[in-house]
Amino acid sequence: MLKSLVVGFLLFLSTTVLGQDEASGLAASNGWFREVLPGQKSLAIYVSLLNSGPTTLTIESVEVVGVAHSMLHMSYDEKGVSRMKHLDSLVLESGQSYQLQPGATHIMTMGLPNDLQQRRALTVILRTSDGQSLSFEATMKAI
Ligand SMILES: [Cu+2]
Repeated sequence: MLKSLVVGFLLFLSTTVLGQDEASGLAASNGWFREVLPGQKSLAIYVSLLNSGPTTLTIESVEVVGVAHSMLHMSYDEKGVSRMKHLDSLVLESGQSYQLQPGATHIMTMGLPNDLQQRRALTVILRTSDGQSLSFEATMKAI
């Protein structure tokens, strides 16, 4: 009895969260990261984002499940040297798509989950300034 109540409540929670995602219009596809090398302590995650909703969305925080700290980064070129800087937020206008890709904007992890080599995938959660969230799966790609 109690067990079915708990399951019912969890189902209710998950449909509520999905509903919010649909309402926001934010979608993520093709999340990936490069094959991790032994001893590697961080990695960059790439993904295609689309704001199909009617309002401008501002992605304010990034969480990678199982990782202590993660952030939005932008790669740029300074006199032929590739550098990275922290981005506080990412703004997507209504109807705008945005590619996080090598040499440009990416999600940077500080640390890696211990079981990454077995799972070969990471769960990423993006949160917008209006309190909505979107989670997506990024998978390891051998390059
Ligand atoms: Cu970076």
